[in-house]
Amino acid sequence: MKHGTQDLALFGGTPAFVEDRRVGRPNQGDRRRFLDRMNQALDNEWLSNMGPLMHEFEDRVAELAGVRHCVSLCNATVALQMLIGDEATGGAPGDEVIVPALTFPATAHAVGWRGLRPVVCDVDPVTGLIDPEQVETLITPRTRAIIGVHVWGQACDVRRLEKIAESNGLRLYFDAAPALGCTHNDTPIGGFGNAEVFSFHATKIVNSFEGGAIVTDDDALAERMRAVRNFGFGPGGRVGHIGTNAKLNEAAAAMGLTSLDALADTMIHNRANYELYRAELAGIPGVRPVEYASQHRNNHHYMMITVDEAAAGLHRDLLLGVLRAERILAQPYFSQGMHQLQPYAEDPGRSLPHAEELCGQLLALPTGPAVGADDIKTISDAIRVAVANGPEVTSLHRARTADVDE
Ligand code: T4K
Repeated sequence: MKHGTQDLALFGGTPAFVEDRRVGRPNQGDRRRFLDRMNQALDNEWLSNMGPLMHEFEDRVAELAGVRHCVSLCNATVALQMLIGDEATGGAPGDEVIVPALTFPATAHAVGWRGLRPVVCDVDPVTGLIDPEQVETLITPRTRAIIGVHVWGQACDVRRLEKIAESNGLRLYFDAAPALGCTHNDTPIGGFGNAEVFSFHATKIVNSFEGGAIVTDDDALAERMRAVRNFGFGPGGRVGHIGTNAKLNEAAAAMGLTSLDALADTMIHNRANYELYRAELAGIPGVRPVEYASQHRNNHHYMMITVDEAAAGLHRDLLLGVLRAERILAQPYFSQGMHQLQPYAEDPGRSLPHAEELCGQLLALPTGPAVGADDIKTISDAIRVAVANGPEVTSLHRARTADVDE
């Protein structure tokens, strides 16, 4: 239990944990089951190229997402690149795709990588989701598509975005990297727009080491994406598209299946963690858990808070430093808007105020099955002590960095 500034590890106190508590610790599921599946793959002598584990994984993800097709891939970034490069997007170099400011760089990079221009849109100040009203103002004759991002598993305003896309003849894709198991009202994330993309990166709620998927109800799109991931080979083994190699291998599928087996329990655990964090953090000035709309289901994979410097007495980055010294490896997701990334900062004067404010305030705290109630109480205690002494923590830190600079 920490009482004052002197107890904080940043200023010489004993760290709250002897081992790191991390955001993004992989949800591996039952190791024995994983090893059984690996043995199955090794016994089959079938390690990649659309093997049985990959097909089983695809069937289960499609069922969970409520869609006809799951095209599994080596990661979500390539999945987005493949959608942007698809003939139905129809982009020529310099054509535009509207993306939200608040997301992981992969969303904008997928557009830039295909030679199109990401046009960055501001977000809702509370949810951090793409603002459909501003999307409409950004549409030009060169716009080809909109990418909505279900940030932290929150559903975008999918119906409004679908209407905007339809009335302007645009493709609509959703980057659902963090949103497996989430819903919009009662409908699973996965079937909105023309296609959605999941990530199964090691840090996601379901992990396949590295992995991703395009999910869609569009039969023709799914067929094209299956060909593109496999060097363009279509039915009958004929190359009908420019292709790449983006297949999900059997080891990845074995991990994906095993992690998927644990998803329901993981979501229950995450939800309990979220509620406990809310109770523990209640009343700490300037620290607010991001609230998820109750009509949609969230997987609670990300425990997000905002830190308002004026009310908390210290900046998010300093709180992050305090926590890391305690071996609490929080993450500032996301700390840079897409319009601020060097390759896309074409108009340096352009300000997207809602995204910029969130980028300066957001912090992801450790959660997941490896994080229990005692951990959450200890983490919240460290935050409480840092904020209770916010001005002192800030001035001590300033004095120390000034000493180092001299
Ligand atoms: N769209 C969105 C909205 C996304 O959030 C992402 C990925 C994508 C697209 C692209 O998906 P993929 O192409 O990756 O499938 C991590 C992940 O690497 C990235 O996949 C994820 N978003 C992003 C939110 O988080 P970093 O740069 O924060 O990774 P890193 O190495 O700093 O690790 C984060 C934390 O996870 C650390 O506390 C360490 C911990 N960790 C990480 C790994 C790899 C582990 O405990 N074990 C591990 O094996 O990006």
